[in-house]
Amino acid sequence: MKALITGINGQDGSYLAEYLLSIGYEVHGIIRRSSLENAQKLSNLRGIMDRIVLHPCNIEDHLALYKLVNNVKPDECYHLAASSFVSYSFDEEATIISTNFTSTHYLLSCLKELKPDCKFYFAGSSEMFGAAEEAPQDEKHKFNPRSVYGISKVASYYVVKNYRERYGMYACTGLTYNHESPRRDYSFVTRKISVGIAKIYLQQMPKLQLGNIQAVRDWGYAPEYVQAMWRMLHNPQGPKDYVIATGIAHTVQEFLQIAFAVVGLHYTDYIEINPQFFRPSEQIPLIGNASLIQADLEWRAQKPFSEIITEMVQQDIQTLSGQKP
Ligand code: G4F
Repeated sequence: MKALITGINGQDGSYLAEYLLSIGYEVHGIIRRSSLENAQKLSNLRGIMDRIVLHPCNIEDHLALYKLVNNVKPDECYHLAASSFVSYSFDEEATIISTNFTSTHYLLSCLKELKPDCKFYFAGSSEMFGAAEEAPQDEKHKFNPRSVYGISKVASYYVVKNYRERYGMYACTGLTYNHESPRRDYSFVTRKISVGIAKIYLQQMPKLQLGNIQAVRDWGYAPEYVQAMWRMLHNPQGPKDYVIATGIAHTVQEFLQIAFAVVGLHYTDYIEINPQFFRPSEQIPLIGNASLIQADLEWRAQKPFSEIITEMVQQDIQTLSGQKP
């Protein structure tokens, strides 16, 4: 089996590539040309570089994608690449909608022409529910995105749905809630905290500045979430969309308490609240109901919250103190 992954060097892409290799796949990845020349951007792939094929390509370039899909002819395509930071500023983030939406549409149109039996996974998000009406949210919950990112994901969701219904393609969307790991990008709060603690512990930084620590999230473990993606492309019922989540709510404050305890410190001594990092918080928290994927595909989140946090903090301390992780 041959898989094509967009965003292969990101957190999810790299775990997915490792998983697919472990079950015998030939793995191809699409990557920005600039990332190919930057060792830091390839760090998540360092254990598998000699076992995957990387293709430099701009996912907004239809002709380049067409040639690439024609060359690879994948059996499965996982579209994970996106501008993924959640911003509520519509002025600053004008290109996110076009990048995220265009790439999804172009990929599907190329696959339809060149490899219509290729199975297609699209990385949706809890941000599509945005200002939710109730918690937890399941697959039937109304979309009400509040961010440019969420809007781009909803628009892509409908393209995926239309390619499935109109052209009979095996195309589906995973509605993933937050999922973390030591490979999480530094811009997200969990990694910001784990790196911050490592720096504080190693006396490289005095304090950590954060926004709203009462914010609530449903945090799972990224290596488990990529297995849910694979299961969705091997669904005996055919292509279907699923919520991928733990169903458990935690605050940023709870994350902090556990994370600082890993190094025997108390978070209140090392945190500064900076309004610069505040975002409007949800009235109804984004918590996922993943009972459908559990019933249909026997997938459920397993790694406890405290173990995810401990792994992240310990790994960042190892990396920053110069030990090999
Ligand atoms: O870690 P975050 O930036 O993740 P967010 O916005 O929930 O988005 C992530 O998860 C979504 C769902 O899967 C994805 F769609 C998206 O692509 C991304 O992966 O923020 C989590 C919470 C927010 O409520 C934020 O307001 O943490 C709060 N927070 C508090 N202080 C902070 C900070 N977030 C960041 N990034 N930085 C802070 O200092």
